[in-house]
Amino acid sequence: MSEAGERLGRMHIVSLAGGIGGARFLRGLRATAPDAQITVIGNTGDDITLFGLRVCPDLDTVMYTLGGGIDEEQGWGRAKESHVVKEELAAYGVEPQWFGLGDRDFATHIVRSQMLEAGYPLSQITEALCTRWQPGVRLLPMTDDRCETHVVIDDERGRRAVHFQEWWVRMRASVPAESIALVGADTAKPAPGVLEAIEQADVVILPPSNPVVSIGTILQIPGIRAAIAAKTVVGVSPIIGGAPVRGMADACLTAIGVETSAQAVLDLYGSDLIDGWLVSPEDAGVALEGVRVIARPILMHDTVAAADIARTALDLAGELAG
Ligand code: FO1
Repeated sequence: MSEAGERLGRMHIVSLAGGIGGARFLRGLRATAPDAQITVIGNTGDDITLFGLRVCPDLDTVMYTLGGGIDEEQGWGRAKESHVVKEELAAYGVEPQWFGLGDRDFATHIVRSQMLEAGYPLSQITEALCTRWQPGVRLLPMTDDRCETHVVIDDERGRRAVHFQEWWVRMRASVPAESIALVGADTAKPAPGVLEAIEQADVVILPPSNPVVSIGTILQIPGIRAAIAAKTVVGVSPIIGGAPVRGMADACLTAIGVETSAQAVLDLYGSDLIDGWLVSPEDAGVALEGVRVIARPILMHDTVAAADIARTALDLAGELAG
C-alpha cells in the first residue's frame, strides 16, 4: 500500500451528517478511504413521532444510502417502495398525510419504536439497525436524548411553532421561518461514543449538509462543538454561487439572518471551528483569517465525484495537521 494509502488505512475520520447531501458525500468518503475507520455523527433534530412510531430521517438516510437501500432518485426512503399502509391510514382519515412513509420504511420505524419502548437508547437501536444494513461506517446519533427542530412561523393561523418536518415537507419552507430552535438541546448529552470518537479522530469532516438544521443542530449538543474545534476540521460548502445545491438551506440561513453564500456559511461556522474550507470555483474569493480555502468543483454528480471531493478534503486535512 502506498504511504498515503498506509496513512489512510490507520486513519480515524469523524464526519457530521444530515440528510441527502451528507449521505452522498459519505459514500464518496468511504470510497476514497476504504480502510479508514469512519464514525458518522448523525443529526436527530429532524426526528418525528408519527402514528406512534419514531422516525429518524437523517439517520435512516445515511443508513439506507451507505447500506444500498436508498431510493436514489428521491435521496430518502427505501428503493422499490410501496405505500399500502400509507393509503390505508389515509382511508381512516388519520393525519398527517403529507409525510410519505413507505411500507418497507415502516418496518424500520416499528423496530426502532419497539426497542425504544423496551428501554434501549437510540444509539444502541441505530447500531442494531445497521447490523442489517452494514453501512461500512459507525453511525451514532448526536444524542440519545429527545431533541427536535421546531420552526416559528406566523401565517393565517397566527404565530406558532411547527415541527421542522411540517415546515419542510408540508409547507416546502414556503412560509418564512421567524426562528428555528432545537428543542431540548440545552439538556441533551452527546450519545455514548460521540466525544470519544471526536477525541480519537485524525480529522473531522463537515459534509455539504444543511449548515443550520443538520450540521448546526449537531454542534448545539453541549460539548460537541468544543470537542470538534480542538481537531483539524475541513468542511465542504453546501452553497455554490449563492444557492444551495439541493434542499432549502437558503430558507434556513435566511431564518437565522445569514446570507446564502459560501463566505457566510464559513463565517457562521467560524475560524475557531474550521481549518480548511472547500468552495466551488465561482466562490474562489471566499476568505477567512486562519482558514485555508480551496476552490475546486464540489458538485457531487455521482459517487466518483463525491470521492474526489472527499479526497481533496482529506489531503487538505493532512496538510493542515502538519
Ligand atoms: N421529504 C419530503 O420532501 N417529503 C416526504 O414525504 C418525506 C418523507 C420522508 C420519510 C422518511 C424519511 O426518512 C425522510 C422523508 N423525507 C421526506 C425527507 C426528510 O424530510 C428530509 O430528509 C430530512 O428530514 C431533511 O434532511
